[in-house]
Amino acid sequence: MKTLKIAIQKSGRLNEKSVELLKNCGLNFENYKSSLISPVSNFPLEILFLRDDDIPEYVQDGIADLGIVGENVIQETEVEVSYLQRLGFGKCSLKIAVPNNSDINSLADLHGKAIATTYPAILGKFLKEQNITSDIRTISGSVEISPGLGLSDAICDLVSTGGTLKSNGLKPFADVMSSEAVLIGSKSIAESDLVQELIQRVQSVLRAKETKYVVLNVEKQNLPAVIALLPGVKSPSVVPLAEEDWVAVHTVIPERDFWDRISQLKQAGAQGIVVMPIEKIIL
Ligand code: PRT
Ligand code: ZN
Repeated sequence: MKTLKIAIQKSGRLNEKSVELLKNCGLNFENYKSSLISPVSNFPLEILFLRDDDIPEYVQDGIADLGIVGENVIQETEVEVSYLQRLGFGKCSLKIAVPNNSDINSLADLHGKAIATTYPAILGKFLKEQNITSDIRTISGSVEISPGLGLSDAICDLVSTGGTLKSNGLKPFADVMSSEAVLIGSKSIAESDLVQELIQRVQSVLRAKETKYVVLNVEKQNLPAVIALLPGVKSPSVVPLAEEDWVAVHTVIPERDFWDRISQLKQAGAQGIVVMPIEKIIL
């Protein structure tokens, strides 16, 4: 059987979460900081540890079959790869930002202005769509200091918390793209059974992350009200308790509206609510 290769970031913001995801998929491998390649002992897969900028091209050229990398890097390198799965981590936005005291107030004001960025391809496409001609200055790092040094009127850079912009006297001005880590594959690889198996494992881990397992007690007379608050669940398990008028309900709740749902359940009569993380959900 062919051994697949997956490229992940060697060190940096996506490394830890990529390793964690693969480990949660049940893949057994060593994660030595010094190694460039690590075999998986219980799946026909090798892990290549690379700089994130190289990952899209390695996948496009078939040197790696799969890769985990930020969408921003994929779009900047303009490669032909298949998006197999969005992974929900490494979230950030590529934004144009200007100094707090700038007189740039609208996108049209960027016309003829200098914008420093490490993302010239994405920015160029964005400005073209907006019919704006700016002077794109490609620099390799520390973009946020360039207006202060008089090198540009604006910047286009990734933002997550916004702290870097703030501490450099800049304010976000326009959203160019939002990004997260994605699992990509070379064009022909998606149909392979091994890749499908891996995608299913990844999806079961992601699904589990989005949901919590909840057990609660409720008096039988309040059961319909509690069940009405649990849409989306095919049929919660209802288990009798030693105390005759009471039952226990076992169910799953989406993480995103978790606290709202819990307080509604309490109001409907739920008591003794126990919440547990879920490892995997296999459909
Ligand atoms: O060494 P290698 O080339 O592999 O790594 P790298 O240094 O190029 O990338 P790295 O590790 O910094 O980021 C990897 C990926 O993480 C990026 O390609 C994005 O997809 C994603 N990501 C998520 C981010 C951020 N959030 C982020 N905040 N990448 C960079 N930043 C930087 C940003 O450039 C700016 O300097 O963080 C600063 C802003 O952060 P806040 O929180 O102050 O807004
Ligand atoms: Zn990089």
